[in-house]
Amino acid sequence: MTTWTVDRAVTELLDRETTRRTGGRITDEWPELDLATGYEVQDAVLRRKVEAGQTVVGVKLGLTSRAKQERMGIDSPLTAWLTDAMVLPVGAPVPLDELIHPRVEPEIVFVLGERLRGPGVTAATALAAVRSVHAGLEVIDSRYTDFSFALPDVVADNASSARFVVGGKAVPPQRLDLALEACLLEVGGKVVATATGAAVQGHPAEALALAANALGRRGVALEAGWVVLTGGLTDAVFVEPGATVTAEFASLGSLSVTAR
Ligand code: 0L1
Ligand code: MG
Repeated sequence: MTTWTVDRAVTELLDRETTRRTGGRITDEWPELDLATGYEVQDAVLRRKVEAGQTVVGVKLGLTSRAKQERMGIDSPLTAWLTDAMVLPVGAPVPLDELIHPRVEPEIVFVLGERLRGPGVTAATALAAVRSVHAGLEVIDSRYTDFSFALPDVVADNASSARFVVGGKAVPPQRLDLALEACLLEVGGKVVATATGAAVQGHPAEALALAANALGRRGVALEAGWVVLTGGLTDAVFVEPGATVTAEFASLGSLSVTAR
């Protein structure tokens, strides 16, 4: 059997993504894939995408809410990259023919007005760097069968990233109490889950600080203009062809995607 290396994991994950197939957990065959190596794989996958012409537009956090952690059986948040190829414009359909088994989850999204570099970033300093807050929907799509993974696997797989939509309503952070910002997740007009912003690490700005500090330890800053997805507020829902998923926020507005 061929031994696993960072390079082999990168090639395998990219191949699963482009050929739209899933496979087993890499940690089952390569128990030495620890968290630090998972991030090495994640960064190397990003480098291949950038070499292929994609641009980094921000970062995402994953597994920041209890609902997501319980569903995935992992109690540790993680960070991953967002590129321009993942942007789904408002109103565009979820492209089912490009994805494997997508799910959709509601997110509170920040757009940064200033550079943020950890360590030492607090929720208050993080929020001070935010230009605007938006409703968001993330389309996740795991390269692991049945979304079954250990933490290093999902880190290597860029936190199941696929597509994301950012709502057009831009609200200055000072105008909101983000811990109390309520969200209804609806499928076909029926409410299937609810949460407030406090579901995300107690306050979404805590998630932003977490990302800035975690990336700072790896020598990376969050740049002005970057988009930050703070993590699914609720469990994600599968998207059947024709189904519309809506995130209805109290102050950030309403955002929908339909699968085609
Ligand atoms: O597949 C997953 O659920 C892992 C990524 C988590 C995304 C999120 O919590 O926002
Ligand atoms: Mg997410």
